[in-house]
Amino acid sequence: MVDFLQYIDDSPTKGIAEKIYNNQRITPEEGLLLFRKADLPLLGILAGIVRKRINKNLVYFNRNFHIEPTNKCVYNCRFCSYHKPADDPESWEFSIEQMLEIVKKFDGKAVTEVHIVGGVHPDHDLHYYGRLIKRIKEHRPDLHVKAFSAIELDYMITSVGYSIEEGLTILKDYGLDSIPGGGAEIFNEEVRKMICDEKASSDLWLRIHETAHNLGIPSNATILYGHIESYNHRIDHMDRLRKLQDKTGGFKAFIPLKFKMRNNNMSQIGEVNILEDLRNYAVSRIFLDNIPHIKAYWPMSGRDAAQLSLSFGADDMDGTIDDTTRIYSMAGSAEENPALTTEEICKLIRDAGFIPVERDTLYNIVKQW
Ligand code: V47
Ligand code: SF4
Repeated sequence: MVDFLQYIDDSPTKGIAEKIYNNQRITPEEGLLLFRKADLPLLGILAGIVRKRINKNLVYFNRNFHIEPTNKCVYNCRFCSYHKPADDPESWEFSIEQMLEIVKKFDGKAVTEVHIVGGVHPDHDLHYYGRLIKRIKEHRPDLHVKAFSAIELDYMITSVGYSIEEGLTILKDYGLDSIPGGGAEIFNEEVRKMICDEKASSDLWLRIHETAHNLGIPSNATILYGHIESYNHRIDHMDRLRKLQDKTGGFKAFIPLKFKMRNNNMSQIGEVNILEDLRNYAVSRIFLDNIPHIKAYWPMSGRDAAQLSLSFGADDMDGTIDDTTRIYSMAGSAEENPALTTEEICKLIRDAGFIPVERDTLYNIVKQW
C-alpha cells in the first residue's frame, strides 16, 4: 500500500496528518496549525478520512419544514438581517393558529421534523411556546419538534422566573424533542461583545445545552464564521464544544454558518470565499472528532457549495423541502427561495460520489435512496 504521508512536505502538518491517520485526537494548537498552514487538498484528504471513519460514504438528509414564529426581537445582533423592532412595518408575528395552519399544510406529506426558530419576542414566554408545541403534537404526534435556540430559551424561561432546568423540563413535558444549534455565534467573549453584546453569554449558551443533554434533550451546535473572528477564535469555539461533548455526548451535529453580508450592520466586512468555507468544514470535521455529523446547510451556503463541502468532511445536507425559511434570503443567500425535492437532494449527493440516506432528526435511517 502506498503511504500517502510521504507526499506531504516535512512540515508540522505532516505530524498532525499522521495523528489524524492513526485516529488520535489533535490539540487546539494543531487545529490552529491546520487552519493556518495546511493546503486545501491535504485538508480534504484528512477530513475525508475522518468522515469515512465516522459516516462511511453516506450523506444524510431529512424531510423537514421551518416555522419562523416572528422576526420581532428584543436584541439587536450586528450581523443579523432578520430581526425588526416590534413597531417596524417589516416585522411579522404568527399566531398559534397561523402556525398550526403551516403544520397542516404538510398533512399527508412524509415530513419527519418541524424546525422552529425566530426572533426573541418580548411577550412570548415558555408557556406560550409550550402551547404551540402541544397543539402541534396533538395534531401530529409523530412529528419531531426541534425548536428554539438557546437565546430564545434563555429569554422565554428566565423572563418568567424559572431556572433553565425547570424551564427545559416544562418544555419537554409540552413535547419539545430537541434543540437546534443557533445563537452560538463565536464563544470568545471579546468578539461576542462586538457582534452580539446583549444576548446570552457563551457560558450560558453552553450551560443551556449541557442542561438539555442531562435532561435527555439532544441538540445541535453552530458557529458563525467569516466576519471579524480569527482562526484562534474558531478553534477556541470548537474546543469548548468538544469538551462539553466529552461530558454529555448530546450534540448530534455541528453546523458552520458563514456570515452573509446583506442588510445588516456588518455589511462592510464582506464575505469570505468558498476556499475558506471548505477549509472551515474540513478543520471542523477533523477537530470535532466526537460530534458525529457535520451539516452543510444549503439554504445558507447555496447548493453548489454544500455539494462541494461533502468532499471536505460534511456528511449531512439538512433537507428543507419547502421555502419556509427567510433568515438567509434576507441576509443575501444564493438561495432566494430554498426548496429542494428529495430527488434533487439525492442527485446532488450521488453526483458528488456519495450515498444518499434519508434520516430522522436523531439520525435513525428512514430510507436508503
Ligand atoms: O444563530 C443570523 C445565524 C442562526 C446571519 O440546528 C446568520 O439544525 C449568517 O441556528 N449570516 C440561526 N448567519 C439558524 C440556525 C440553524 C440553521 C440551520 C439548521 C440548524 C440546526 C440551526 O443564523 C443564528 C445566527 O448564527 N445568522 N444572521 C447572517 N447575516
Ligand atoms: Fe435576534 Fe437572533 Fe437576530 Fe440576534 S440573531 S437579533 S437574537 S433574531
